[in-house]
Amino acid sequence: MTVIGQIEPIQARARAGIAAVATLDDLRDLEAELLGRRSALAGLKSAMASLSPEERREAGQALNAARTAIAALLGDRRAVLESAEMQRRLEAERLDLTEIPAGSRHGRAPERGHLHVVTQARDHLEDVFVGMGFTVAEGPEVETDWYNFEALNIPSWHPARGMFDTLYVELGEPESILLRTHTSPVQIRVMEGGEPPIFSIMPGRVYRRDTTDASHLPNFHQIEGLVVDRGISFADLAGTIDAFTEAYFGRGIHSRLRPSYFPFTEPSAELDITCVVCEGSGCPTCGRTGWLELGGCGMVHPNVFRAVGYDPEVWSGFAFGFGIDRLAMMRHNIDDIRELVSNDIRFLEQF
Ligand code: FA5
Repeated sequence: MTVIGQIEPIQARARAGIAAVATLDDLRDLEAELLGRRSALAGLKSAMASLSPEERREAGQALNAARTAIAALLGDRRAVLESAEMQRRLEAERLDLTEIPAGSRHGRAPERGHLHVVTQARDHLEDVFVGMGFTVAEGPEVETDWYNFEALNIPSWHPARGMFDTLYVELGEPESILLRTHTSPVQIRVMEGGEPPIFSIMPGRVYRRDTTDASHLPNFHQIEGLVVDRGISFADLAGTIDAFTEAYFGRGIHSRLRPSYFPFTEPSAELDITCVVCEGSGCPTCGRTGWLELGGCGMVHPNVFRAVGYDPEVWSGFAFGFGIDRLAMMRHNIDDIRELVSNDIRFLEQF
């Protein structure tokens, strides 16, 4: 049979096959079978090599037309199956807000909601630190460049600005008002508001132009800690973090302090905790390192004290800033931070 003669039976078989397919998975397989490299149409294309130029052009056009027709049929069938699938899911996930249980005169008492898992984590963290003698302070989410950067020893030319992908508010001088990229500006506000000794924590919402993935959101929460007094040392910092880790996670959880850099602390360190999702073996949540970074810490830089008029020869202190969403993930073994903002009641009900 000629190449052209073979096209119509192939098309007829394709039509029947497509009409009979009942699931999207089967349709995907059939598509490969009909249009893939091993398909009957592809076989015919190879057979064209032996034709005369005139016949080849004619057969080529017929083959293309057949391909286009089959692709269109596949597309139509996919639309039908997708809409059936959506209908099925809507039915399965339907919430009947009018349902009244049989035999009840008053209907069902409305179910009470509860605090979001991140709010619960924030409350728990506050309880742990208040138990250790800290007070709680808050600051604005829309900040000035001075509080978010300058006073924290990050002048405009400082390369460390690159650590924080900042969202600016169109107000006043360009790039002078911003959505705070961390809770550290509240340190400045607390120090401006009083004299040491200071034992404060500052929880709140922060914003960054970060790309969303399993452990990053553009809008997340941090808890800042600040201790300023006479004779505060790195040992006090390490001891406080140790006491906190045990109080929050319980005994047996491993944490490590890794040398790091922040312009507002010197020396600086990063606090990591064993990834509870993979228990240290490496997974997408921890970027396959086995550790999840919870936050940074260090001894308050003398320039930060100078910015608020404290004498660095008299006072010393430490600060830390942890991601609350990450802490909640670790406590509850949540492997994807995006779940926290998915608003799926079936997820939220678990906590
Ligand atoms: C800071 O923001 C410093 N201000 C922390 C600090 C305070 C250091 C005081 C020293 C003294 P960093 O950019 O590493 O540091 O963020 C701190 C923590 O916030 C991270 O360890 C992580 O737990 C969390 N975090 C950062 N980016 C995101 C994000 N996009 N989504 C969720 N959590 C995040």
